[in-house]
Amino acid sequence: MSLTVRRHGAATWIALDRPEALNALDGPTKEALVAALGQAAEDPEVRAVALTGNGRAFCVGQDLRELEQAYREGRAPDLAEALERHYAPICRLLAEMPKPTVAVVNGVAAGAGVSLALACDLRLASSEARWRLAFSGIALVPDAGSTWHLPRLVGLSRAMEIALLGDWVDAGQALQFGLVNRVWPADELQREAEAAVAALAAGPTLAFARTKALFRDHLRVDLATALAGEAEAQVASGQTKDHLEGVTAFLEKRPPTFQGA
Ligand code: T3D
Repeated sequence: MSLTVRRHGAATWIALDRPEALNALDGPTKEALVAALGQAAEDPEVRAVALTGNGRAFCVGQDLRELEQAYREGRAPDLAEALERHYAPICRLLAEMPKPTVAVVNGVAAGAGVSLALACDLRLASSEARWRLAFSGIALVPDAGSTWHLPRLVGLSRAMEIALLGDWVDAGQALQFGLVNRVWPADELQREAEAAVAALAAGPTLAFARTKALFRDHLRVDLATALAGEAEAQVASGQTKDHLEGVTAFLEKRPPTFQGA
């Protein structure tokens, strides 16, 4: 199995597990990732999802060795098939599933590995992690959602710099650019990330789901449409058990216990 899936309370942790290939994404890994993310998205007991890598890498993108024979024979591989069958569903599941998704970036991220991290709602990273979009190194365009996510996260100018100049981005730059949310020393990352993911999994899941959808949908609409969308989502949120619990807990001066309902 090229990835491991474990439950940690109400959170699912998915770890890419090909450390010898720096967690490069071969066919079976992408297939397993689509399945694991789909299950986590559908399971009402799962209220947050973390994606990480085993070993010294987070993920170095497409497994280029898998395509070696085609390249050696001078044939162009069918990139459309891989994008439609694997990368697009993985990107959409991470970005759009109705619960928080977190990339726990333990080490090097390159190519589509960067794209996966960008598709998550949050990026928590090791101070040892370094990032490179890498697509230009093999004369491809950034894919797996990175042309959509990267400029929105870091702005057009930085996105151009990261994609065209292609330098490595270290942890300090990643923080400064807004590429990552938080950075910890490598030996603290797992503990801190588990605490953060557990807090998300104990949060108001339905409100989180609506927040994700609103932020993404409202990137493309005018203010009047955004205000209408907020009102509709707020009416629905106001009818949840978690809203009642949140207000009750406030009035009783205690922390809320959300059920994700
Ligand atoms: O299908 C499509 O749609 C195409 C889509 C492409 C999307 C993409 O993701 S394009 C970008 C692909 N990724 C890269 O270009 C990164 C390639 N890797 C590297 O440049 C280097 O490995 C790193 C700079 C990331 C790390 O360097 P270093 O020196 O720390 O490690 P290393 O020795 O290069 O790699 C360790 C092993 O991982 C090595 O295996 P070996 O020789 O010991 O058996 C290496 O071949 C393997 N590895 C690293 N990257 C990949 C890989 N194997 C397959 N595919 C890789 N992408």
